[in-house]
Amino acid sequence: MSRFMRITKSNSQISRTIRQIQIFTLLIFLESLAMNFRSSRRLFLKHSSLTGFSLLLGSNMVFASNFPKGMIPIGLADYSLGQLPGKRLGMRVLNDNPINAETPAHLLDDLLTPNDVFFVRNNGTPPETFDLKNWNLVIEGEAAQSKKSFSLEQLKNDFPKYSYNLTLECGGNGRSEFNPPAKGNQWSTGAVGCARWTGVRLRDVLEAVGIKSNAKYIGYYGKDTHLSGDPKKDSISRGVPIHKALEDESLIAWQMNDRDLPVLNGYPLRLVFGGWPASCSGKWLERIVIRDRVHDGQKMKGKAYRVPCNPVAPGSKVADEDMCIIESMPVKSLITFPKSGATIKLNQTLPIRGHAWVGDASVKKLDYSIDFGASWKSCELTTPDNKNAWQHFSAQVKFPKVGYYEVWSKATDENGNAQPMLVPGWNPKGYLNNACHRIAVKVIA
Ligand SMILES: Nc1nc2c(c(=O)[nH]1)N[C@H]1C(S)=C(S)[C@@H](COP(=O)(O)O)O[C@H]1N2
Ligand SMILES: [Mo]
Repeated sequence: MSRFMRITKSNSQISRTIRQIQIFTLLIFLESLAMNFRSSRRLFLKHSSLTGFSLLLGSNMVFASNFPKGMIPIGLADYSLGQLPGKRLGMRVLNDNPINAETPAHLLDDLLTPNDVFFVRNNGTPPETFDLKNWNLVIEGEAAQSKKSFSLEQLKNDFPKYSYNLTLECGGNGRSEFNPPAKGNQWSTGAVGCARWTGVRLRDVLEAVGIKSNAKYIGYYGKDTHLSGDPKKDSISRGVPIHKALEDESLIAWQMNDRDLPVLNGYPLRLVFGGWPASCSGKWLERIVIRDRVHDGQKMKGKAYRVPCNPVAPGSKVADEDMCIIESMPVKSLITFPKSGATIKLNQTLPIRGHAWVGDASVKKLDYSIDFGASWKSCELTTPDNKNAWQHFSAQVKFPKVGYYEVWSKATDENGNAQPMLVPGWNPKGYLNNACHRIAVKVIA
């Protein structure tokens, strides 16, 4: 090593050659690995840029200029085997094109969801380069009084900063249980998380631009691209009514749990609207439009993120005009400890815990059942840290005799709405399944 360093000092030309040889050897090795992966499994990133890789690897790629385009760094090798960049092994990858991954319930046990287990729901291809100096957020639209552009620095320096714990849940969480089945990512229970988001209030930024009195909605545009690669198409462009946009907790955020947003969760900038379908919370945020009508961007129309305005029989065909946009999410809960399948002894008490949440309201009580819903007992339940933050529950559970049990959790919100025990309201795209969460427990002698 020291010899190498001396060479580096005395003759940079030689050292460069040595490094190139070393890297070349490594590359042959990498290429053979990559070929193995390719034959067994499609690679997630086909044309990732070097900047992107550095971010994903969590540190600078020192010899980035030597690294061939199209190759996957070995630091990301597990990625092809089921681990996503910036995410922990154990995430359940549902799709690699676009990348979609959910969090098993037992990995959601923390009070706030760590960045490396926060679910990922992409509709298109995430951006590959991040030119932070030239990353601007443009605000415009029919109902904007002007058009303004803000650099990341301006957003960070010119507006007061706020942090809130906000729950994001994909509207399609729980889709896998609908019958007849709905097309799309087959989320079980893990397209949800609650993190501490830091940024500026969307309201403050919109007001700096000027909001006309006829403003009705905001819409977002992100830097990700449509899967087809067609630059004229957006992967998704949704939004919220102006009243939700102007709430204190509606953020333009650049931090998640006091760190930069993970690349897959919208680095460097995203919207966060807690308690509403997470599809409203635009990632890789570049542009916001203040609309004088309901935003009509990609995935605002037809069946996307909409449910029948009135309940329909399972399997029904529903006309687009009878579909309504999902807003505040229904009450729900998740048992995050123990992991489903736990075994305990009959004379032991089982501690259980988890989280409960609901859109624009708070959860009032949490009950659990060990007899498939025949009887219920209540859990301890915390109050939310702020609006749209999830709440935590816990209980000590005793079982009457040996055997197989399920522990079910049922949350009830302040308006008296409770989680159903069966999958609720069938709808064409399988949204809003807030059925009770269940874990298996075996009690032995
Ligand atoms: N630009 C952009 N924003 C987006 C999406 C996307 O594909 N592109 N997906 C939306 C959907 S459908 C969901 S559920 C959330 C998921 O956020 P997460 O990946 O950070 O968990 O992001 C939303 N924002
Ligand atoms: Mo979503």
